[in-house]
Amino acid sequence: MKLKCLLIICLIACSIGLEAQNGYKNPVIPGFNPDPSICRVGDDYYLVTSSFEYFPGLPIYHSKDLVNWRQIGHCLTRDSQLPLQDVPSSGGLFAPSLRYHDGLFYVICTNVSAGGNFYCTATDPAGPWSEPVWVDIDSIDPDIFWDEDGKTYFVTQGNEGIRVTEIDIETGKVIGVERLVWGGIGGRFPEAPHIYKKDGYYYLLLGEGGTEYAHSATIGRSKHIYGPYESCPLNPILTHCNRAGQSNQIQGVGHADFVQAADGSWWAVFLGFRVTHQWSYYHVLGRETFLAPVDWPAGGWPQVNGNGTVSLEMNVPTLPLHPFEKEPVRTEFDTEKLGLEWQYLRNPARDNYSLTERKGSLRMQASPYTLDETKPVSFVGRRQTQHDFRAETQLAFESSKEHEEAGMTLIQSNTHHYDLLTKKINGKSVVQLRVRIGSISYIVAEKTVDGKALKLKIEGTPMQYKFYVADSPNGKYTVLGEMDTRYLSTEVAGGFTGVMIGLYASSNGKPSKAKAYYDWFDYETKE
Ligand code: 6LW
Repeated sequence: MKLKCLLIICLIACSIGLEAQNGYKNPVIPGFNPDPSICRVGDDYYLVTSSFEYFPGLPIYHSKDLVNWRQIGHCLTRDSQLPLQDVPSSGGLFAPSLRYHDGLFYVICTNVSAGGNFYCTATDPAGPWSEPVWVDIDSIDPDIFWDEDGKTYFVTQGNEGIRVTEIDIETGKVIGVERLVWGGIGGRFPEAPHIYKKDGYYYLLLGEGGTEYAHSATIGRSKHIYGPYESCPLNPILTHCNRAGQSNQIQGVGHADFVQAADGSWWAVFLGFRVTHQWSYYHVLGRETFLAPVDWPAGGWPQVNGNGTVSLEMNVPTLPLHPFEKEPVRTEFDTEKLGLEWQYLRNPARDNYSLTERKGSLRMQASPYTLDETKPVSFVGRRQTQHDFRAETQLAFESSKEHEEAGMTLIQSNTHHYDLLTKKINGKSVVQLRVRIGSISYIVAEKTVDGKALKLKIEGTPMQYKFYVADSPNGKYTVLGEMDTRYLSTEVAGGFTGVMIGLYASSNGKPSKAKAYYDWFDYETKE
């Protein structure tokens, strides 16, 4: 009898564990992860975000609950799929869409610097993905919509509004006339279209207002795919560009995609950015991925989180939560391949990197290219995902020439980066803090160091980056300098990306045999 009671209690406890829970934190995918697009297969959710000039391209994330996400791969992992030669900062891959149809996953995207619109397919969203099927339509933000009658439509952004074109899904060939179907509610840059069919209507979801502070999501519906589309009376259904959103630390919300969960509930993923503090008009983390519940009654309009605004702490019921194990703070560089969080700038010169030459170290051969150029500089970096963080590395730089340098960088673009580097001056090793802010470039601080291996550290807070150096692996840190975060913000630097924390090695235009050995790298955030 006792055993039976215990069993029943256990069963109740387990079922409570699997029930919907209350509350989650936004953003659900922090750091530079804009233009999210989502699809569901059974109880699994998959999401893709934009990656611009970084390689590999288009990170793919997986979740069981829409709140906890883990990266499982990239869509574009081969040079043949993703040419990024000479691609400027914030060029390359713009807003992708992720869809599942008839047993196949589709990523639909634009390489704005080479090739235009394309789609790739895979049976496993972790990859491998097919070579791109190119679609000869000149626009951005593409999506594919499969109608019930078997027709397939390519839906894209055009300056005047959203365009819909029938295509042959086997070949990517355009088989119909391109038609302008809806321009939204008059905001600038109607873009990011997604079509959903529900209750006999085609719903067309848009981003409007531009991707800055006036960003929003709007929706229209029609009985016919080519329109006319009737605007939702609640439009914009998502924006912080109003009184309800004016004091929110999250700004620029828009560019959304909807998904219906297995339990029938609807959800929106969308981009937004966190300003460095309330009332500030600077953001450095790029545009991040947010989540909100959507109330979408049969035959009615979708309402995003009540009034179309969201918060950092979301006090709403969620699906049963399935958190993933926390990623380790330290990268030991003792694996065969770099983890999925590491990114190159453009197609990497692969010989410049080795994880086997010195076991447990990342060896980086100095490249003649500098961080100022739009070239495949020797660089690996990962996203700054929170304002408060610590990044630290141990480095041995085998170099003899004054034009050779290696170290850590906080990089937003080739024209905006802060570098903490080591190099030789008059035969002595020094560590410098050098900044590049547009046309201004200067050395903020310099310190002579001895010892073969040194440690570099950067600490971030919302308003400030602090740079440290230690002479030896066990040495004490001294502060080299501090810099405002705002000069790496999107408001100052422009572009679509966020700050990346990188390791690099450059010989400043000259041939070189210099090699940097990075022993480990720590990345720790305070949330
Ligand atoms: C993307 C557009 C946008 O193509 O920004 O916020 C552009 N929306 O939809 C680049 O991410």
